[in-house]
Parts: sequence; structure tokens; C-alpha cells
Amino acid sequence: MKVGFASLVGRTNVGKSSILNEIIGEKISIVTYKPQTTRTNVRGIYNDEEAQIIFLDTPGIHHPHKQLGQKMNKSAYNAMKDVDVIIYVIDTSLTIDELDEEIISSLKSFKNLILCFNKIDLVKIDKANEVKEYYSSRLPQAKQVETSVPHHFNFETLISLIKDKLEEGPLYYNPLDKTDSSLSFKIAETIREKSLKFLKQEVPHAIFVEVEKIEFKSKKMIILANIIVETEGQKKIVIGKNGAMIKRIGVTAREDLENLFKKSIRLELFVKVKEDWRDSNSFLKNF
Ligand SMILES: Nc1nc2c(ncn2[C@@H]2O[C@H](COP(=O)(O)OP(=O)(O)OP(=O)(O)O)[C@@H](O)[C@H]2O)c(=O)[nH]1
Ligand SMILES: [Mg+2]
Repeated sequence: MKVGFASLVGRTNVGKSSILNEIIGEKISIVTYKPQTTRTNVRGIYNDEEAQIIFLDTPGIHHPHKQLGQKMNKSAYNAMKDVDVIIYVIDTSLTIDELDEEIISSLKSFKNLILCFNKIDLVKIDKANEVKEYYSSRLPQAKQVETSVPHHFNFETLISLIKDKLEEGPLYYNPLDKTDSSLSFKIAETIREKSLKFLKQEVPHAIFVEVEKIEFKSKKMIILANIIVETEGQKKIVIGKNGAMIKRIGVTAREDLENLFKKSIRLELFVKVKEDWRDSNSFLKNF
């Protein structure tokens, strides 16, 4: 069996998590239309008769405004170390900016690099060729693939390009495992995904979800979780008029979790304030 680690890196919102979920065939990492959705590295394990590939989905590289953002960028750059393959995901419909230049510089000497031109469904051929030419002139060692998640396009090609770079070795994970994320991480991320989806502007980015308790009673799973925000004003917004917003987040998160765990769930959400947690050393210590 060929085995190895492959990191998905790139700017924020380019489709890294969508690609991971598409390849694994399951929702491993949350996806939203908003930037800075993924906050920590998330592993997805791909298995077939020839290979086991451990994918690392990473936070999108962006201009950080808070310590949290700096930590997110750092985990993305860390995921470029000690891996067998790096998949640099590019939103082909965007123009190249200085963040790409930064990423390009850090990948210059990396041999096993794949340029993944994602969202190819959004661009005309001329634009795609222009973008591809630019990146391949800057990173001539890289292999290239065009992909589209909604069209399920070209992921077999991506897998075979990765396999070409891997060597034979013993398996790292049970081939039945699709991720190593914990139960509480999956729950917290699902609640955060719904918060990102329904809340506007800065509010969803100020949210941290903490799972306080998971209990199994007869056939039911009972989950107590805290949505932590930075100000009293944000707390009001998350709760909403007569509790409408927190209810919406709770109901949709519960539905997703029931599908994921194939279990009946009672989800109890509480909103708490932790001032400026995104810039708090002690809070972010174990992030
Ligand atoms: N049209 C189109 N949309 C896509 C494609 N891939 C992803 N998207 C959309 O792009 C948005 C961002 O997708 P994500 O997978 O969350 O992007 P990401 O790179 O993980 O973003 P961060 O975690 O914030 O860095 C979502 O709305 C996706 O549905 C694609 O190939 N084509
Ligand atoms: Mg992501």
C-alpha cells in the first residue's frame, strides 16, 4: 500500500474543506460561503485498494486582525512541514494577490507540489489559462489539476497525482476510519457552521463553541454546549428576538448531528460572554 500525508493549503474560501469532503465522501470539515470557516487543521483519511492518504485541511491564509487569526495562519503554514504532498488550492476565478505571493514564496522549494485550480466551473477558458500560466511560471516544479466540487469534476485525477508522489509503507489508520476528529469537535463545529450560516458580519467570527457535556440516556444523546461570544451585544444577537436565532442554530445543528450520528439528540445551547477571547493568550493557549 502507498501511504502518506497530503496538506490542502491556500487562501481562505477557495474550497479546501469542500475538496476534503468531496474526496472522503463525508462531511469531515465544515463549509460555508464565508471566509475563515476552518480554524484548525482537520484530518480526513482516504482509503482505496492502493493507498491510504491522510489529508490535512487547514485554515485559509488571510490577513489576521486578531491573535486567533495569527494562530490560524500558523497552523496552515505548519501543515506545509513534514508532509509528503502539498495541494495548493487556488480559486481560479479570483485575481492573484499578495497572499498568493506569500504562499508561493513558502512553497518555492517544495518538490511534491500539486496546484489545484478549483472553482473551474466559474471561469472561462481564457481566464483559467491565464491563471494557470501565472502559477506554473512561479512554481514550475508543480503538477496541475483543474477541479470543481459542485460538478464532482477531476478528483480521481487529483488522487492519482497524489499517489504518484507516495511511497509504500504500513498504514497509519484503520482503513474504516474517515477522520480522527473527536465527538465533541464534530459537535462544536456543526454548531459553529450554523452560526456562520445564519449570523451576519463580524458576529459569527466572534463565536467559539464549547461542548460541556455529552450524555447517553436510553437511546438518546444529550448534548450541552456553550456558544461563547465577545460582547453582551453579540449575545443578544445570537439569542435573537424571543430566542428565534438560537433556536434556528440549535434546530439545524441538531438535524445535522442526528444524520451524522444516526441517533436521536437533545441539544441544549447556552450563550456566554468571554470578552475579547480572540485576543486572549490564556483562552487561546490550547487552541
Ligand atoms: N462554484 C464553486 N464553488 C465552490 C467550489 N468549491 C467550493 N466552493 C464554495 O466555496 C465556498 C468556500 O468553500 P470552503 O470549502 O469552506 O472553502 P475553504 O477554502 O475551506 O475556506 P476557509 O476554511 O474559510 O479557508 C463555499 O460556499 C463552497 O460551496 C467549486 O469548485 N465551485
Ligand atoms: Mg475550510
